[in-house]
Amino acid sequence: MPESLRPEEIRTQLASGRLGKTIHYFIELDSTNRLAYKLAAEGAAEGEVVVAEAQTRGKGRLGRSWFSPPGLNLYLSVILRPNLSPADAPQLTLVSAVALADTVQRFLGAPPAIKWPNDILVGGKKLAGILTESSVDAQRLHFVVVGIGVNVNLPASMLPEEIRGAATSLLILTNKIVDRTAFTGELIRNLDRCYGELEQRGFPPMAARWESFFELKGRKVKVEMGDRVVLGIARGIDRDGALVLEKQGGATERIIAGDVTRAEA
Ligand code: BT5
Repeated sequence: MPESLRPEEIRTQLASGRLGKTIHYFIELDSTNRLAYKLAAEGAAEGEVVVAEAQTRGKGRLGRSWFSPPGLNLYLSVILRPNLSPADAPQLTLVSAVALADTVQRFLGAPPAIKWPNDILVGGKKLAGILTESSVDAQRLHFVVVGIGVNVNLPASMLPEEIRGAATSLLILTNKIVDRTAFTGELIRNLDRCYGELEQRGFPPMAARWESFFELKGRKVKVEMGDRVVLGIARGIDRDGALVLEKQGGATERIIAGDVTRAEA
């Protein structure tokens, strides 16, 4: 029997923090991000969390979908109301990736890699993804929903054909069932801590932490952006989350969107 998430227990563990005092828990939702966005638009407080045991229409980025079978994984969205300008909103995705990587490291005993901008990989396979959605106008960031999907106790036999070669789970990696309640509590605590650090110390220390999980830093990479392909050395990220690429001859290009892979033979 798969163990079940125990939201009451998570809430108790988080009583002293800013995130997770309210946890909206569902057996099934279309998407935790969709509901969290709606709740935030209706005035939900910072730190409210939406968790579901299954999603029927889990969202990835750019209209892609997130495989979300019941009872095995984690599908979670957090509402943030940061005091940041709209241009700085992507920092929250990077900060969330650091919190998620810290959590995975704790349960795995080894650091995962971050694939720019927001995939968490182990052994080159995707363990988790982040989808950040913001409500902004020209001057103000109203709220941000950080959505996190983690393959926790998903057995290899249940991976759909399309992602079988590219995805993994904590169960596949460790051969052990992970207590999702403990994982979720740890993740929310790490998000709380990293979010607080961003507020207090600004972005550079968080960017450095992000880069410590970024295996392609300093390496020759290939960036594919539709039909355009650029080669260069990945130098790191800048304050709006763009990947900084040093091209031959020394010119730099900031990559806003694209698929980045290692180019070395
Ligand atoms: C992401 O998109 O990686 C962001 C995923 C965010 C999911 C969470 S779950 C809680 C919250 N509520 C939501 O509705 N969404 C968020 P992207 O980088 O676009 O990656 C999507 C691609 O990853 C798909 O096209 C598949 O190739 C692959 N994929 C889909 N489901 C997967 C899974 N469970 N594990 C690994 N890879 C998967």
